[in-house]
Amino acid sequence: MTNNNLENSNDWAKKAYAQLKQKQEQQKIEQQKIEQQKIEQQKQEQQKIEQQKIEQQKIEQQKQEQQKVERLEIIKDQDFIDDIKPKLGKFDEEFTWSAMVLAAQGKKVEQISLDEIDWLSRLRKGLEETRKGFVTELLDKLGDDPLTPETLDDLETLLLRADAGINSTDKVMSSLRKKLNEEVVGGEQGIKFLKEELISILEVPIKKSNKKILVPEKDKLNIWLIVGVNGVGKTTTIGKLAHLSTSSKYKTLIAAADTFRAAAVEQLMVWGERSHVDVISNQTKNADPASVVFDSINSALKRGTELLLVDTAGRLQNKNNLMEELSKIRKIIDKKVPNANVESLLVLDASQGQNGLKQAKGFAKSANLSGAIITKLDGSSRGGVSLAVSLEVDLPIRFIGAGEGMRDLRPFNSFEFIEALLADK
Ligand SMILES: Nc1nc2c(ncn2[C@@H]2O[C@H](COP(=O)(O)OP(=O)(O)O)[C@@H](O)[C@H]2O)c(=O)[nH]1
Ligand SMILES: [Mg+2]
Repeated sequence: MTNNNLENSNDWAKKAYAQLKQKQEQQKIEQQKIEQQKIEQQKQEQQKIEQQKIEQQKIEQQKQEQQKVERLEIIKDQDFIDDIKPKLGKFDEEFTWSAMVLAAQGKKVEQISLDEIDWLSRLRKGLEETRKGFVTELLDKLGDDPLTPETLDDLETLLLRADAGINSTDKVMSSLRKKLNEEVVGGEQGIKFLKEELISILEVPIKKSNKKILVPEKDKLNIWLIVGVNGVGKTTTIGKLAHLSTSSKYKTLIAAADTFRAAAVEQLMVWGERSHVDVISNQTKNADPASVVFDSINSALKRGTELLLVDTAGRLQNKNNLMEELSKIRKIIDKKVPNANVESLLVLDASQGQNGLKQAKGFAKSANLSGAIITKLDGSSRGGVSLAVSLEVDLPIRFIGAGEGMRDLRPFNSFEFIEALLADK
């Protein structure tokens, strides 16, 4: 980036910061007003209520809180009250970087939200591990000098190490080599070209699907089956999706169709409670997952649900059973609500690297997949698997998760993703 551009971006970022700060101050004053009103109301109400009633309520409350605490213990290390509202950090590198990425996407100061800045900062932090092992070395090697065949070999190793996969790496490398044969490519220009190549790999399946981002269709039943092996983050992702969905005003329902793991339903209930979404389940041991889906569709139809999120098992007695169960679920959906919009989304744990690619190939055969969700991009040094999945399994990446909190999931944006992966500061 030239100096001039950098200064403009910094100016822009400062302006954005000042506006956000002002917004925040106004919100604070309003919040205080509301709180004063609340205190007044509470006083009046308290006077009205008889002593006996107060005591009864207390006992009820204690009971409920006890239950809540018990449930919350299932999901560890989470301060979800803290998690609900984004906070504005200092005017630091993270902030400047996030503002610059948004500006580069053509967003104006008044169009950005605190939430966007906050998410980009967290995504950048999340991908720090991948970046450390990849970009820092890459930048050292490229420097300001023109690219040489030797630096390209190093780049190849780095891409493979970030789990971009052989095919994606080959594709990018042959474009770069071709370019290098035609002209002298400077370091900065090389990075720009590399970013464009990587983005184009991620964009191929997205363009093919004709849906830039995956959103439920309003006033219609949308069913999203969430599949994947054990522990990749299916249940957590459903919790986050439920939050995203209700915040976007979709009528949402969750089906607890992982009946194989006893704790799975309980874990979903906690997430349901957090996002105020009902969970349809069958608590009897070894209940039939397909019948839970059947019941959930009935409820969804009765309630006018717009998005039904279906949690599924990651492991049954064996792999064949798992695939059979998934196709049974799919058949029930297709038979019962043939007009519903059905998505079958594979959850992959970024930290599992190339193993994720194997899983994707395995599920693609029998689970009729329409997209992928990459989780655990925080703390993983292998974010590159997204490229391999896009190129080799032809699956559009739909969401990415970078953390265990409710807000740590976002619709996938290839530009943001590659910028975060290759951020150079
Ligand atoms: N750090 C991190 N942990 C995650 C993320 N998503 C899920 N997890 C954790 O991964 C573990 C398994 O998640 P779970 O949703 O139960 O996986 P499932 O078996 O596929 O349903 C839990 O401890 C989650 O908190 C993520 O994006 N980042
Ligand atoms: Mg689960």
